[in-house]
Amino acid sequence: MASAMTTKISRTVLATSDPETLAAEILRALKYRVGKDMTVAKPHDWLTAAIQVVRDRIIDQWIRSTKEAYDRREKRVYYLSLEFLIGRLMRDAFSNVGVLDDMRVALRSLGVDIDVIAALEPDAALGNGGLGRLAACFMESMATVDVPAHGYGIRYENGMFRQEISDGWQVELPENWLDHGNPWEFERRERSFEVGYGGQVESLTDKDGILDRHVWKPAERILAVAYDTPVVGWRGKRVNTLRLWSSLAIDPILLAAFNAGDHVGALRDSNKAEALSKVLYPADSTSAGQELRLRQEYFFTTASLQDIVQRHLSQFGDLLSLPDQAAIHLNDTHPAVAVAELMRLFMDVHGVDFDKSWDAVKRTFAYTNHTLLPEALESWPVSLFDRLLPRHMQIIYAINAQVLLEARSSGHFNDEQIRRISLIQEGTERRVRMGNLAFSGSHSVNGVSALHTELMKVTVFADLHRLYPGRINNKTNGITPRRWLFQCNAGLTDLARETIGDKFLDNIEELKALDKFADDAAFRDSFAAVKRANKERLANYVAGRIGVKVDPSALFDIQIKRIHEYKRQLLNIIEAVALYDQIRSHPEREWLPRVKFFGGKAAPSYHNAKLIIKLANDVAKVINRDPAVRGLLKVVFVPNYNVSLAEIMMPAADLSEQISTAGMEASGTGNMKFALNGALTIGTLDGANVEMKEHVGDDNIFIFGLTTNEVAERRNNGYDPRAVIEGSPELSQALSAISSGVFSPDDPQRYRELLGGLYEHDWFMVAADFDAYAATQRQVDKVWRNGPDWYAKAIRNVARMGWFSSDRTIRQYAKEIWNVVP
Ligand code: 26V
Repeated sequence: MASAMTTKISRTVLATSDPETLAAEILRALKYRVGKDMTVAKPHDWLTAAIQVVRDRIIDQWIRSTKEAYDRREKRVYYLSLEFLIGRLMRDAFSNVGVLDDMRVALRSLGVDIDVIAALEPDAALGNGGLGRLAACFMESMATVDVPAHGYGIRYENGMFRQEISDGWQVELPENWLDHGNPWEFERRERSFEVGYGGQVESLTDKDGILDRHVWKPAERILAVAYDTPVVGWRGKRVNTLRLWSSLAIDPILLAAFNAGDHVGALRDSNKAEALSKVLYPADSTSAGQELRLRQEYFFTTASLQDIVQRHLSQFGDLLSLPDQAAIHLNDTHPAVAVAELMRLFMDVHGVDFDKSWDAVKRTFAYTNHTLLPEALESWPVSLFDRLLPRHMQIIYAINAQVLLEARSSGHFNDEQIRRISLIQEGTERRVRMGNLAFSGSHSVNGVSALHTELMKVTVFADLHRLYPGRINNKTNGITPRRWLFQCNAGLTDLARETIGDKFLDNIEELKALDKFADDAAFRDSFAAVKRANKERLANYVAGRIGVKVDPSALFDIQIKRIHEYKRQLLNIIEAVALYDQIRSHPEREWLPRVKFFGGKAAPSYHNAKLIIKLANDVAKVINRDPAVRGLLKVVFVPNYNVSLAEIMMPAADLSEQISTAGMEASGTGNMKFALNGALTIGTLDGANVEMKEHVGDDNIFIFGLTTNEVAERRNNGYDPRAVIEGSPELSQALSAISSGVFSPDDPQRYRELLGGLYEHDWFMVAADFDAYAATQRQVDKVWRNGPDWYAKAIRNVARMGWFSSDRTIRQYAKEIWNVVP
């Protein structure tokens, strides 16, 4: 059924995409590009050949899109991001150009199973989590809604580490995603730019001795080389470019000669240059403040800006029209040095004065903030910044003088407030505040959910918001329905097509038409059958991967995301322990079988996060083996959570855990993926959960816990977690079980400190929210017991989630920030 239905999506772009033609082309590619014939071809060779065939067709559209943007003098969007969490590309590309099913048939005729070779494609994990995955969804949506756009980032040789679980502990292993080559990318040696570090700034004077220009003479120089990947939109209409920079020593041979005889020393330099694009920083909160990280940030920022300016000048001739032709977006503060770099290019390279440059820069940039966690807000020691980027440091001082002048002359700010507005944080060690730099150098500053945007206005950016009112705006995140529904959940997609027709394929908000089928018993049965098949797929995966058997008729309760204290995996695990306790002490009650799945990576240096992974595994071991539980509760930690695994887990969930401490999750996007695939959410009023509740309706979501304001009140008014714990028998029992070593008999003290924190301060309000959470879980049980009611709610979630498409988000950015007309 699936393939017969999806075939109709096909043949949008490609005149010659029948399976016979494709099969012939695959054989040609295998022979002339891979250099093999059928009899000796390995699965990897088939993968390469299949991709080449479709890639050729994408290239035609790519060249057309690029030329069209040029001929029509269209304004371009440049999305600067240190992370693009792309995942696999094959299914995405095949499905978007409409050849997925024909390729399946073509490959089958050659004796090849497309699903087998698809699984060989490496998962491109050039990102940590939410921010990186959002950038990938945005790239796909910009191509889909026809925004001419380039993504710019770093071509890390080693992306996010591969996580293995050994004796319950996280072990990090390198992920060499480029080992077998990458058929999607094109190296552009001719597109390379010099990147400088260190050295001196010289001041040039004119003939009258007046200071005329600054010239930065870097001590070190390396090359950034472009690698381009085409990004194809839905139905293959537009193909945009993702340009990733790789670092290269300028000339290793010359360098060696230069170091006359010191070959080892010279090679060290070239290794150092190439180290720049070697590895993604595997942390998504605490800024380690490492020099290499700042070097990476400047590396990809300057290469991208030089590229943008060169493209602009060659097409339009004059630099001052840049803001009319280019919208440059800063994905968080990671590329914020762009503000100083573009000023440098304007003033030092093109001789534009400060005022004109500053005006043009502000009209060009826009900035998105993705977190309010104080430890994740980037700042660099002035000493480091000055040593690495001396000219940029001068420019930042000049910008700061301008901003502080505006603040002072407004008369609205006292000294304390002026200090907070400053781009330089004073103290024993002076630091450059990248958020303030990005804010002051942009005409738009946005948050990623309504709540987060309001919090920005009253917390980190309160003073800058008063100085530049109207600059902060909201753009609630979204997800691409192509990857997160059509590809990962063919069963649900086909069911929806049979039921409401094809309109939703091009406008996901048309899923609304499913709403009335929530009351249709036959439809609910079909819906439940699709869910069941997706759960079986996950159960098989888990059995194969970690040897744990789970029952697909149990409630699948899933929390998958980075491991972080504010995301409160701990709350979920403690509730599992409490439930375990209840099942053992009340075997006579009617318990509903439930499987609690966890998945996620901890930053390698984040001690507590790693301990939480170990705890989940320790708890799983005891519960899963206890015969008294009779299989009513299972706990499963699925290793190496990544985009590909998300594609299996999202469609298989009945219950989605979105339980962060209110006010701390900027938006969340996993929450949207689950709901679009028919899971009900149990969550706090945090991030985009708030808006999801508005869209799906109060009756179709389980909300619990303190609100943002209540969290603040508690923290301010002497919150006493110990008293709360003592007042909750369920919680105290669960905590004492864990602290007394029930789950860690080999090391009973293992969790003492972790849980001690709950008694002492409990910053994340685990204790304060526990009872409400546990009670809401029992409410979940109650609804789950009534199958028709549960599925009706699940169907309403699917029907009402269309608004959370990244197509909607991108249209808002295009109209309200970038001023481009798709
Ligand atoms: C910060 C740092 C600090 C220095 C070390 C490396 C590093 C890498 C990333 C970050 C920022 C991470 C911020 C982030 O991922 N925020 C998430 O953004 C999602 C998309 O907007 C949003 O849905 C999540 O709620 C938010 O946590």
